[in-house]
Amino acid sequence: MYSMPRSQDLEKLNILHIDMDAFYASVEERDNFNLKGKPVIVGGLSNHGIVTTANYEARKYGIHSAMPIFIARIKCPNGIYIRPRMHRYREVSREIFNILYDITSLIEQVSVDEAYLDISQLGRDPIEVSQKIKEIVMRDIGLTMSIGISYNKFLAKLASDWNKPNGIKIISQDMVPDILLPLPVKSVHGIGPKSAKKLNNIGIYTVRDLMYLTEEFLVDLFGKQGGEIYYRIRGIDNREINTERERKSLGTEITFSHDTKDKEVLKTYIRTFATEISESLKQKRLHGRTITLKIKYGDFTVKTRGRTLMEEVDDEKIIYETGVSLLDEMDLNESIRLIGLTVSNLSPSTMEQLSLFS
Ligand code: TTP
Ligand code: MG
Repeated sequence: MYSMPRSQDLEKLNILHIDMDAFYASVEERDNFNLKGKPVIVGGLSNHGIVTTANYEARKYGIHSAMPIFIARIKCPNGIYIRPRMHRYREVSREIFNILYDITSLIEQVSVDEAYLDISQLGRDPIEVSQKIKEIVMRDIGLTMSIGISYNKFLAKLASDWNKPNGIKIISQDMVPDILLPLPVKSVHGIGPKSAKKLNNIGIYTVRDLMYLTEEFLVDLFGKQGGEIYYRIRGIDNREINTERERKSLGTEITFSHDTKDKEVLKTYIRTFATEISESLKQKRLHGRTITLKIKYGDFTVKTRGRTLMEEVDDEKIIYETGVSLLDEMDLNESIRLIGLTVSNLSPSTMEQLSLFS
């Protein structure tokens, strides 16, 4: 059932996935000794606020990220409720990454508290490296993390989640079937809640069920992502560590097979792009302020128009509407060969924007 990946060295458990434990709440505990051992909930404190994160003490009361704060208060009236201090979390995050960069420069920063490391150049035992990282971060910063070790990104991430908090977990090739087969489909990177529902509807609940589906079937169901899922559940993931530190923009464009002047067609593309970009921003927990529309005419001249908004956004409707109003400013008398939409000026989302109704 498991074919062997070709471009991965299965003997070498060289990929680490690092994820800080209850990151924002742990920073608050670290900065205020009085909070030690108490349930700490970080989130928007208004009526519409939601929980950004809760420490493990508070999780015992059933509190988790994205829960409305008023429900958290019912479940845990004695909790300590704190507004997020994004500036401080970013500062601590930088300190953590400075430590990681002392170990290797092959780092992909996924978010403020999460990274992949490729430690192949160190030539050391991955457990030893992991223990060292945990030790230094505890000594210099006073925070715990969980580390997953494997031969690819998908399995390393799965491993870091395995015994949180403060854990180290290895997934080697021989463990793959036992670990993966019983998992619910939503545990597979790339299968979000919507896709999980689609699978459940056709009677597929676990990775074991998923194994019966052919690559073609998965591609029909989920597009290109379906192909990746097919390989991932077989323990194969050839994604490289992407060391490009921070994304400067997110965007997408398309070249038409036939040039067009039809505004409705162009608007349809802007809508699709806005949806894609918005989903991607949300997934990466980013907001952007500048929206840029690019058009290439039949004679290959390129025109771009951008607008910087008053607020940072991740909302598809705002991105779409801004895109359309930029299109209104463009000359549509010439036929168009390519259209693209980009959101730039990116920054991490803040709590205010994470309210229940956003
Ligand atoms: P996570 O790593 O998902 O969560 P965590 O670090 O709080 O807890 P865990 O021990 O399970 O890793 O997210 C990192 C930080 O990102 C988290 O502290 C707060 C923030 N965050 C959001 O802003 N919105 C969210 O929906 C989630 C899940 C986290
Ligand atoms: Mg975390």
